[in-house]
Amino acid sequence: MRSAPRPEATSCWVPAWIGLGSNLDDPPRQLRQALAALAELPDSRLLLQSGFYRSPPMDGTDQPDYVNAVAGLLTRMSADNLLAALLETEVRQGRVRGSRRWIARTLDLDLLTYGGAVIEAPALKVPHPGIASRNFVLLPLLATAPDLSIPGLGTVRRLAGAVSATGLARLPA
Ligand code: A4P
Ligand code: MG
Repeated sequence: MRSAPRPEATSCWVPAWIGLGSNLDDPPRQLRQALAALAELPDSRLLLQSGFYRSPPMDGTDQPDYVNAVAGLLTRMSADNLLAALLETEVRQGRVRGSRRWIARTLDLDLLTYGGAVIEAPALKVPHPGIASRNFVLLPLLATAPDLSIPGLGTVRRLAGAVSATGLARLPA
């Protein structure tokens, strides 16, 4: 039985894609735990998940490699409530936010897309602003949902064709 209050639900089911990343405290375990949490979200169904991919930190700083994956949901949660649930899941898994961006973390959950929505608020930008340039997002998406259309940007297949796979390694299942 769930103890969390039931968030406001929308009247229709919206496909939403989540990017998962971790580079602290056993990243594959963090991602498995996060996928289990996504499967338990209220008013939502976890339908698809990619394999796990290792990649070096984007900015080349001295921190451990990341493990990344993507997951596809159908949800009746609003975009704001879904983001709030993702941030809560990060905190439950020991995420500590510092004053700097892009520091090492146990878990990062980014809302990549929320249906066809384009949202430009500071607290929520959808599609996620990094989506078109990140091989650790596009190549897991390519393996999972190649025909997904990213609002304003084109299909995953087209976007993935424009990024290099250098540095990205699929981990054994
Ligand atoms: N926010 C706005 N839009 C969104 C969205 N679509 N999804 C706001 C999630 N959050 C969104 O995020 C800061 C605030 O962004 C949130 O409170 C939310 O309201 P954060 O997670 O605290 O900060 P951050 O993650 O350090 O910064 P940012 O800009 O979100 O970074 P990214 O894009 O998450 O990238 N290298 C590899 N190889 N793999 C990675 O996964 N990840 C990052 C972080 C850096 N380098 C990486 C990877
Ligand atoms: Mg983030």
